[in-house]
Amino acid sequence: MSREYLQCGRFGFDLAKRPLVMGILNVTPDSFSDGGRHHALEFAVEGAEQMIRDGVDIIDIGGESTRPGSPSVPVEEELRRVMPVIYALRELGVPLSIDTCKPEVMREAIIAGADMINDINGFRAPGALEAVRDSDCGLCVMHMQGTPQDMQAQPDYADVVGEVTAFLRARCDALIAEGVARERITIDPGFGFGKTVAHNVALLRSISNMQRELGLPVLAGLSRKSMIGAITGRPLDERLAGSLGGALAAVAQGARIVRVHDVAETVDALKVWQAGTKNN
Ligand code: 7PJ
Repeated sequence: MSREYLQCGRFGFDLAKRPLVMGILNVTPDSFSDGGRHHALEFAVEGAEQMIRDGVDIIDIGGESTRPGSPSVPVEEELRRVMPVIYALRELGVPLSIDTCKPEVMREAIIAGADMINDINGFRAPGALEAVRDSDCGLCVMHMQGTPQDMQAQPDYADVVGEVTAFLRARCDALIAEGVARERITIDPGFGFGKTVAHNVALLRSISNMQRELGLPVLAGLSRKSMIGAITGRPLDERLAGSLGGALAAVAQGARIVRVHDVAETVDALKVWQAGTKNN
């Protein structure tokens, strides 16, 4: 099997070996059991340590809720949420990804030791390209139509796969024009970000083509999303099995990284999937 390298800050991955699991660590106040900041750091560290025991490859730290309709968070507040978590987790031996659209947060996170920047906005904010250019952190370039506030109002495409592919190509070209090495970049069609269920299904089926056309690894985030709910008829807290099915569908299409809430279960599912498909 050929080597397919992803540079991820202090870490490097051979993506040809097996699909990677990115675990979601939300550090928004609504994700703490006491609804506030008091135990935030403790929860984050416990959550991260559990993910590591469960076999996570990358931890994705998010301080801005991007669920449809969520308000945007001021930069100072996002920094207050995310920075202590980076400092607390950076010596655990696992790459830290920061889920942010804000160039100020990207810069501070990289200085503090973040290994990857995951931008649902595809590095479109003024200053975002410059914020990540001169580092060796991994990058996830995601497609979104609209903003988290309005994206699910009326998703509209003439050709969803063509448009998402063209967008991702343009954003990757912009990064590469700034001097960013290709081996730092992953692409993500952005399931649920300004898409109907039909759009999401079309994109899921196109992962393999998209990856081949752009020559860059795909990261797929389907975990617990409304698409899983629509297909299974299940509420948010009953979407584990559907999400595992989504992760397997994505890797069967060639996705190199899956972004998930349920790390232990996904790692197990992928181990078995891998045992049954590996041809080396
Ligand atoms: C995604 C994300 C995704 C990437 C969120 C949720 C909403 N980043 N951040 N891809 N989704 N790269 O987890 O339901 O699909 S937040």
